[in-house]
Amino acid sequence: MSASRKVGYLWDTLYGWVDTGSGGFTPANPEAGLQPIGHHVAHADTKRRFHEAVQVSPLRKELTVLEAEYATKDDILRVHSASMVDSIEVQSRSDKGGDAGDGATPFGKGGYDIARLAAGGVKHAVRAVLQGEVDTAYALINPPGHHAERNSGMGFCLFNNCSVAAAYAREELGVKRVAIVDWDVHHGNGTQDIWWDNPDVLTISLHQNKCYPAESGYREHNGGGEGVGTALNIPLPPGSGNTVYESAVRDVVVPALEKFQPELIIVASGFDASVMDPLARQMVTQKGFKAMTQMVLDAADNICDGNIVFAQEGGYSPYYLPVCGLGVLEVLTGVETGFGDPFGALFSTQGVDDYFDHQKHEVAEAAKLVDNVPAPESISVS
Ligand code: 3YP
Ligand code: ZN
Repeated sequence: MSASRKVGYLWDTLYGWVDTGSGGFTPANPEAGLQPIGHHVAHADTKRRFHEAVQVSPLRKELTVLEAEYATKDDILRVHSASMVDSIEVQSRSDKGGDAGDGATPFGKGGYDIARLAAGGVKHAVRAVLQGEVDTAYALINPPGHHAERNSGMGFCLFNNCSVAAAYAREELGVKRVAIVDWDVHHGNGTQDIWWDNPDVLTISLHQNKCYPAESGYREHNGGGEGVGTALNIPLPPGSGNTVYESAVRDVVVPALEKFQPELIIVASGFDASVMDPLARQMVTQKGFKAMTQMVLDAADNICDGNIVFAQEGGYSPYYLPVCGLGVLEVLTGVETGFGDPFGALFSTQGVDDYFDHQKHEVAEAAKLVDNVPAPESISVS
């Protein structure tokens, strides 16, 4: 077997050294009965296990290894305020690290540098794809980024990695129109915030309705100013599985991309919509992630010469995240690992492919938003 396209793959040992502390979620606190625990819910081991699964799979020799690189402070400042970046940089010098803004985004000493390494990983992946070094790429980065807004980190995210890479592509690589497709189960509020009124960056978020953050990701939130129609939210009911997600991609995401005609697509690839994830209540299995990957890959082939880059976001099942991740890489390379989905038989009888009327309704409502997405012509004529 040999890969049908040249797929870049990027991981760095330091991504596995992200220190989320010894609290389970917020810092341990005896007065509140919050016990310390070996694994914070966002412990880096979950993503390291994905990397190690890749290394023992036949994909190892099919992938083109890309080196992580540090995003510069100026790269970060394209999408974040100086006060926010400075706050993280200063706290990062402390032996005990700090928090990126909301009390639930802990980082250890040097966390600023690892966060720059994550953003720089996506930067490199984007450059490698746009310059033809590889056909497509998966940047298995950590910490994640999509909750980080212009002025604050939150929800385990320090810097908005996908946005740093999108801004880099726009300002240094001659690309104007970028689409960011976010299938992490939580709302990509930070990405939406950064590009809210920008008509040249389309942000699409599929997420569990009313999951996280609070009061965020409603369909009615559709972009502002010059960017009306370029923030697209697809909230899905709890309990949504493969068919719901596949339908949302087929009926909303792909038509929106076809209308917007981006030159580059970045996928914010979280695996926390999976049936085993502890931080959400969706039911996507490896099969659903593979189907979504095939659909956005085909869209990229049709729209922008296959210029699509995947960047890791959330995902908290150490058991199942590696399985979902391998599925995405199988589709990108066109090579099967031979591992299949070890949990597939168990979940296949639990309703993971159901598509109920209330779910169809939400997808149909979201599909109406495609009308608001600006086509290139409508932007150039003002
Ligand atoms: C951050 C705090 C509560 C929920 C959690 C979500 C992190 C995540 O995976 N975001 O995409
Ligand atoms: Zn998430």
